Amino acid sequence: MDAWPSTPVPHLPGTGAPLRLFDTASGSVRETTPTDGVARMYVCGITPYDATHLGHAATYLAFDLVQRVWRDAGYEVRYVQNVTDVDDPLLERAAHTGENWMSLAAREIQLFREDMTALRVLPPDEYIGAVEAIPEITDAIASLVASGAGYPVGDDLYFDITSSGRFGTESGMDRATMLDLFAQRGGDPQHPGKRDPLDSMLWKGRRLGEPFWSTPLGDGRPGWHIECSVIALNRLGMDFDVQGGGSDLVFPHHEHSAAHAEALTGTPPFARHYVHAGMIGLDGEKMSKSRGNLVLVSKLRAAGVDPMAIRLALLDGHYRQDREWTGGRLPAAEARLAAWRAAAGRAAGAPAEAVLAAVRAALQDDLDTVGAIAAIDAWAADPSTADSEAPRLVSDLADALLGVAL
Ligand code: 5CA
Ligand code: ZN
Repeated sequence: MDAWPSTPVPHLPGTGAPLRLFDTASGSVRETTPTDGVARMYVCGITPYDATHLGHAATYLAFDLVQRVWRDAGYEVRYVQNVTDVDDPLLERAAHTGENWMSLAAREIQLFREDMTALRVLPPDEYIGAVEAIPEITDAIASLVASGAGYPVGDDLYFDITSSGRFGTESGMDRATMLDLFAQRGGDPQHPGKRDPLDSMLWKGRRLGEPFWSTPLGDGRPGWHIECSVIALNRLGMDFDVQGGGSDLVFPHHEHSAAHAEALTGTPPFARHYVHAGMIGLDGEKMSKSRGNLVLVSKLRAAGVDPMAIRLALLDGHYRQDREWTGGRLPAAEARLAAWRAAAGRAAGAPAEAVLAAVRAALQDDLDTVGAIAAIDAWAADPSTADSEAPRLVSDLADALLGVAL
């Protein structure tokens, strides 16, 4: 399906340093090492049953910065994102409101595109719905069954977690934690007939009243983890640079996606880095569609809030930190944006080469946006008018590296 329009990225003098990112699997900050000048990234997309909230926005902004820092370091970026456009929560919402599930998904996907465009998030090169990928997903499930990694339980097919030999390496969690999270996040540990309670559903046989596809596997629809696994694998290959999403996807989603691909190909790893953004909370709870405690990007936009202020407010905190959205964040970001715009609008400012170096150094160090913002704050507060080129350079670097248009 179509993604959303791109915004031009200004070219900056010199070249940025290699990007270092925290990798969940190794538990350490490691340099990303794209091969042959191309950095490859897959970021899990939305389940389109409600509008984009600030938690989603924060996560997509973190990976937008990954793309920007790679580009600044001279890499071409190949970025794939999915849309989970058929899944239980979407079908449940549609059934609840009496809306057709496809029109609900189409409307929310369109709103997400508009939010991403307004926030100046660079689009993926390929934006792939699960529905449009069903043939390739069913082929992969058939291979897993043929090799013994997939097996039937009634009309459904399950993945045997022992088949990749590497299950657990992505999250590094102990079994008790896995069992707990599996039950909380859409898994079915108690389902009778499975070889292991942590085995996940690859294929859900046709259920009364639910959409289904007639395939060589029978009538039904794919499980969630195999969708991302196959959409990524078929476009990026194995051993791609970054698999990304929010920290609620560490287990079971990214563990199973990696294990499926590793069982399919026998050539681990699925990704070199597994990168996870922290959760944005409201009133002490994770902001989530199912809880309904949402601050929506589209509502803020409709109220006349400058999307660049939303962007700055979300970047003023480290992407890996769980953080609260509080009432003061937006006014603070609006004030900062106004100060930056005033400084960038002057005929001259303090020399800015050191600002560029500081912003690059901060961002290449596991996306230290707080440090990057502090460097621009200091420049904007400096009354010096020694350099007539500086305001242009600061505008360009805020745009290219932080995505903030001044
Ligand atoms: N469609 C699946 C991924 S394949 C999914 O998780 N969709 S989602 O709509 O629930 O979430 C989209 C992205 O936003 C995911 O990366 C998720 O981890 C992230 N996310 C969801 N809630 C929050 C939150 N409160 N704070 C930060 N990120 C969040
Ligand atoms: Zn996913």
